Amino acid sequence: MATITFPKDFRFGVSTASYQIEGAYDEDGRGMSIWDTYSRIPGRVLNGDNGDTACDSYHRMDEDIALLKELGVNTYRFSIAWPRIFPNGRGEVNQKGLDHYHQFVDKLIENGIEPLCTIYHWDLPQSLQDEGGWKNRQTIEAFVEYSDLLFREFSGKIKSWLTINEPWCVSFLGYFVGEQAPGEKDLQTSLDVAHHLLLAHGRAVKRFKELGIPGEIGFAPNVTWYEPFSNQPEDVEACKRISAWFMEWFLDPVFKGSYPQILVDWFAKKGAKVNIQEGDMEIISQPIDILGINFYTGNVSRYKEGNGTFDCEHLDGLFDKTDIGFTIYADAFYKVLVDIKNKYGDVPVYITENGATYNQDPVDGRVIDDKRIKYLKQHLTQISRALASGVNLKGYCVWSLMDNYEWSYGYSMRFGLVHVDYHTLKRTKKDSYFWYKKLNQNHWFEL
Ligand code: JSK
Repeated sequence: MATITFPKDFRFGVSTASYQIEGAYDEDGRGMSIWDTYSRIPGRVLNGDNGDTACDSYHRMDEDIALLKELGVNTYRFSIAWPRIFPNGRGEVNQKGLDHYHQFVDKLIENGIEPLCTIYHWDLPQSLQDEGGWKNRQTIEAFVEYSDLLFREFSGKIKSWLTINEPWCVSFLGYFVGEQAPGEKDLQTSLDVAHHLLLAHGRAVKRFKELGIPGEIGFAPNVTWYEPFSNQPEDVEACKRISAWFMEWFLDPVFKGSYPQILVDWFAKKGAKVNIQEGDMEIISQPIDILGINFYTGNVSRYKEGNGTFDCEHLDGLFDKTDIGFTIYADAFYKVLVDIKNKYGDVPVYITENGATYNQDPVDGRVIDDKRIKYLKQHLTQISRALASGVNLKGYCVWSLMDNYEWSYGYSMRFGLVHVDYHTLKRTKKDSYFWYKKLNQNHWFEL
């Protein structure tokens, strides 16, 4: 039996996001977000589920903090709901929204848990969407106004910040694949949105530095590892394209100040291009202090003419899958982290999301989620390997503390260490919760 050990100062945490857990969608002056709107469009979300109540975490602060405290995590990654702070996206501030997060952050700190705050985790105020949302460059100004307020309000309390969660999902799932709010399907629009998100990120980082806020700031892209099935050039190229779509499209601009040429050329053949204005790339490539990485899956893929946008097919039958259908390829976690280090250097990395969907309900008050424990063990083993290879890893957060609203899958997909009964809102600690608690106590686990 092998023992996997982590450095004493390695941070362990769990992650959530506002719309996915809070509920209380019309309370204390909260404005509407694009997910309130999108989830009400028939056919967009499985079973017509929405986040009106979610896990009711807005009302269950003490209960949720007790779960974190017993779990023994020293880090909690959560997001602030923009429409609670600016119900109309900009302008008038909603003091009750600010008060809520002050109370929450104060309690985290009292309990010895460091807040790691995501500024934008997909709940754009609907009034900004009415003006074009992320298609409109003016939304960048609103995002800077919102970020600026948070920085000044929470200066000294929140020391770790992430500007934008998974810009790939926001731009490409939201505006090209059309599986996430606002559900449009246009390649050119998705490239415009991706560019505006990157600009919003860069502008917020710049403001953070100008204000001299103590702490660290970065963003949290989702990365997926695509490995060529053979070393034939067309397989290698197909994988380069699909990897560049998920990874380099966001990481190259931030770290190198340019978009990956292989995709710029590919998109040009499809009639789409990035609309870059003078000075944009300089803003986007502001130095960042931390990089958040969300990792779930990888694949072996090969060239297939006409398949999807990138002439690429995934041999996902080679892998086991979690209940959401993501392939399980733990070695890819190590590979992608080493790849990021080689391409972008030694920026401190937090794993801001990693976890597995297994949809089990309690039986006699217990959830025996061995498969989730196995997934976490496999992936944490790769984290330990990456640490040994010199990847500058600072911490790891499991997605998620508890089962929650999984976007277009509604409540059907359960990622939590804690089970939530959506009728009674009762929380039940799963076996994986107790396993992770032990890891937090020991900083090692037995494989
Ligand atoms: C989980 C990625 C943020 C947090 C969690 C979903 C995801 C995803 C979900 C890609 C994806 C779907 C599907 C279709 C078509 C490709 C959340 N992360 N989570 N992380 N990633 N088509 N190609 N041509 O809930 O809120 O793609 O992809």
